[in-house]
Amino acid sequence: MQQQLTRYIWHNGEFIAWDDAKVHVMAHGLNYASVVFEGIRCYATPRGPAIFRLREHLERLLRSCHIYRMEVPYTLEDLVAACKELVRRNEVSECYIRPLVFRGYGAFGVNPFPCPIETYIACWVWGRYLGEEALEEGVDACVSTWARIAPNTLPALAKVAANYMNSQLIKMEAIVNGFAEGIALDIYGNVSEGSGQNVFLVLNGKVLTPSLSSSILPGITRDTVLRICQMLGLEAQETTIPREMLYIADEVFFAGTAAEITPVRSIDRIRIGTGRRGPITKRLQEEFFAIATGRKEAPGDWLTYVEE
Ligand code: PPE
Repeated sequence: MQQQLTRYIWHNGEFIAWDDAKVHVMAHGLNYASVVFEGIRCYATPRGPAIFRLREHLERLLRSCHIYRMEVPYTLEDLVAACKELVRRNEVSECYIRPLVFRGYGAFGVNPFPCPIETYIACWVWGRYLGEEALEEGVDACVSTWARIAPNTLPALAKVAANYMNSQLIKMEAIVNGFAEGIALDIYGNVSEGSGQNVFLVLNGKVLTPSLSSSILPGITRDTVLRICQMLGLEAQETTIPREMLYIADEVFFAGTAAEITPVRSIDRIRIGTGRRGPITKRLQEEFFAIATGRKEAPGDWLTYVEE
């Protein structure tokens, strides 16, 4: 995957060099996964770099922290300004932004309260998440033998590092078996999400995606897709989706910040639809990229221009 580092990282209100962004090995977050994070894309537009749905991502960051009783000493607007300044200073026209909030170094043991809260924001240039051809050709996926995290164990609505151990099991199993990505079911056997993306399917002209009660991350790309469906007059529904509906769907696609909108051409070696990117997936991709790159007007404050 194409990637390119940048010069500066934002740390607790200051800009530091990329190589200086280090933590102690005994930091609480490293020992006990007390790390909340976000992933945000900034796209090149005719008016310069624009960060896509920045406020929604930072709101989710602060909400993830709230669930875990982490007091972030910055407001939403502080973090908005920090992200904009970070992109400006790093002089990139497009990038992926990774805010991180974690319990730092200070005390030993599970009790997180004595450890200081550390806030970092990094960015780098990141290419296509599931491969260069994925957006057009689609990817081969499998249903994972690992279920997504169960309710009342780890909260799925929070984007925290701990949840990504489950994601890693899903992803590694998929890769070693020759698939690009795995789709996890929830503990009841209904479709949940990919290791790092939400899942959509198209059946009889209707766009369907698992509801928030299927242990999914409330994806901002997922919300964007649902909003675009509304704008295009496509019928869309959040619902419970049995596993086998994936196989009989006319189209399946992944939606996430890193993965953007990636078609799925097969699942468990069963061809999906025609085995190629479907027409509705293509239409949604076109609309999504036109909006994200400022070629088509975005609703409300979806684009935060870095140079304003
Ligand atoms: N589910 C999971 C488990 C997930 O990690 C993501 C994002 C989504 C759904 C989609 O959410 P959103 O980005 O708000 O549309 N995964 C991020 C991290 C990927 C990584 O490898 O790291 C991302 O896409 O940025």
